[in-house]
Amino acid sequence: MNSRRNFLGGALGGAALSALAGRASASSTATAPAERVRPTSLLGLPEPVVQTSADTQPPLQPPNGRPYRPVLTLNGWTLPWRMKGGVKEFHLVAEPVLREIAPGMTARLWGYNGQSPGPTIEVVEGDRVRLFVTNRLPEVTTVHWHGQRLPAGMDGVAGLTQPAIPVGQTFVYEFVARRPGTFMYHPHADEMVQMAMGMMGFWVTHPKVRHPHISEVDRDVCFLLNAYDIEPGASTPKVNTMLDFNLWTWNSRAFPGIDGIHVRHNDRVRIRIGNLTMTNHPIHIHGHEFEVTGTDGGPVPKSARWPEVTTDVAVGQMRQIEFIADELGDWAFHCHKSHHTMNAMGHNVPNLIGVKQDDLVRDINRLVPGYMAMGETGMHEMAEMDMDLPDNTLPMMTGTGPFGAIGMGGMFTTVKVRKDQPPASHPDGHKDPGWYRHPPGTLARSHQQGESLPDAHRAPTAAPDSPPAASAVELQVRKPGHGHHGH
Ligand SMILES: [Cu+2]
Repeated sequence: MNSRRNFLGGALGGAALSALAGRASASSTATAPAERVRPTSLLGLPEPVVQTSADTQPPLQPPNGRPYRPVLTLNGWTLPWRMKGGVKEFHLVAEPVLREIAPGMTARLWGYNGQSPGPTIEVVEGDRVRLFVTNRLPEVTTVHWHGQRLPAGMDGVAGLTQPAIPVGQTFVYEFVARRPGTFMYHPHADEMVQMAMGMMGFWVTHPKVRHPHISEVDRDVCFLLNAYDIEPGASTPKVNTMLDFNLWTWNSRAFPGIDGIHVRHNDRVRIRIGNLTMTNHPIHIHGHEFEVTGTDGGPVPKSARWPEVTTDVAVGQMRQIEFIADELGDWAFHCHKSHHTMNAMGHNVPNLIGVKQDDLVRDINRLVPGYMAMGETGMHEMAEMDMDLPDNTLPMMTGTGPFGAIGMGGMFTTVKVRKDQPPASHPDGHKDPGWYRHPPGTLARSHQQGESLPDAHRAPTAAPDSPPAASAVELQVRKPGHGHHGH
C-alpha cells in the first residue's frame, strides 16, 4: 500500500503541482512537510506550510501551548501553528491541488495547503485562535467553522456574516475555541462547487482538563467522508452532480489508497468521522462493538450511549466512535452501502447472472468499444482480472489480501489489531504490521471429502433448484459510465 510514496517522483510531480498552484518547485521529499517562502505580500503572516504527500503523517506533538494527545489524520496531516502573544496563529491557503486518490489515479481538486482535504487543525479548549485564510482559488471563498461557538461575524457565511474573500486576498478569523469536540471547516461561498471540488478539513478541540464524558484513548484517528464524480479517464470532478457520484472516498482517498488503522491489542480506539458528501454513510466495523461518544454537538453523556456495530453518519454530521480493540485480526471497516465500496464504472452494468454469455461480450465489444457486462455468475471475476481501463482510472473493485482479491474499492479499509503493535506514541506506532497470522483451527477452510456432513434441510416451500431460463432474462446493452441512474 505504500507504492504511492514515489508519487512525486512520477509524471505528476512537483513541477506540475507548482505550476498549478503558481509557485516555486516543490520539495523532492514526499514524506516530509515542504515549507516554501511566500511572496512578500504575505510577510508578517505565519509562513504557510504545504504538504505534498497523501501519506498518513505522524501525529503533530504540540511544541507549545496547553498539552494534549494529538490525533492521527488518515492520509492527512495536522497544520503547525505559530504562537504569538498567547494566540495560536494558523495560515490556511485555499488553492488548486493535485490529490492522488489511490495509486493509479490523481484528481485535480481544490483544497488547502497542498492537499484535499486540508490539514487538520488541533487546538485546546480555551485557546484563542487566529486563522489567516489566503485565497488562491480562481473565485471568491470563505471558511465556515462548522460546529463552533464563536462571534457571528467569524462564522464565515459569504454575504451574511462577511464579504467573500476576493481572489488573491487574505482574511483573518479569530475566536476562542470554547467547547471541546470534533468539528470541521469548509467554504460557505459557492459551496456546491467548492465542496464538490474537495474544499474541507477536520478540526479537533481537545479538552483542557479531564472531561467527565471524554475518555483518554490510546488511539485517536480522524477522517472526512467525501464523494466525487470524475469520468473514467478524466481528473477534474463534475461539480453539478447531486446523486450519481462515482468515487466514494475517505479524506479524498479510495481503497486500496486508504491507509489501515493499526492498533495494539486492548487499545481504546477513538475514530472521528465527518460527512461532507450529499448522502448518508452507515459506517460499520467487524469483530467489535463501538459506542458513539460524541457528535459535532459535543460529547455524549455515558448514560446516553448504546452499543452498535454500524452507525449512520448523515450529511453534515460528525460522529466519534470508541471501542476496545480486544480481538486480534484484520478487521474490515467500511461504509455499508455496497455501492460505496466500489470505484467508478460500478453503475449501469446489466445484470447477466444466469445468462450464458460465451463470446457475446467480445462480439459486442466490436460494436461498442469499452462495453463491460456483469459476469454470468456474478461480478467477483471482475475483481480478479486485469481490464483495459482509460488512463487515470481506478478499477471498480480492487485490493488484494492474503487470500486473493478483496473486491472492494471506495470507502473501505482495515483495522489491524496486534499484540506487538508499538504504542501510538512510538515512531512506528502506526506502521502496517502486515497480514494477520491466524492461529491453527481459527480459519474458515474447505470441507474435505470423506468428512461427515450434516444433511442440508430446506424449508418445505423452497424455491426451485434452477434459476429461470436465460431466454426469460431481458438483455440490455449499455456502455458503462453513461446514464442517469442514482443508486
Ligand atoms: Cu457510504
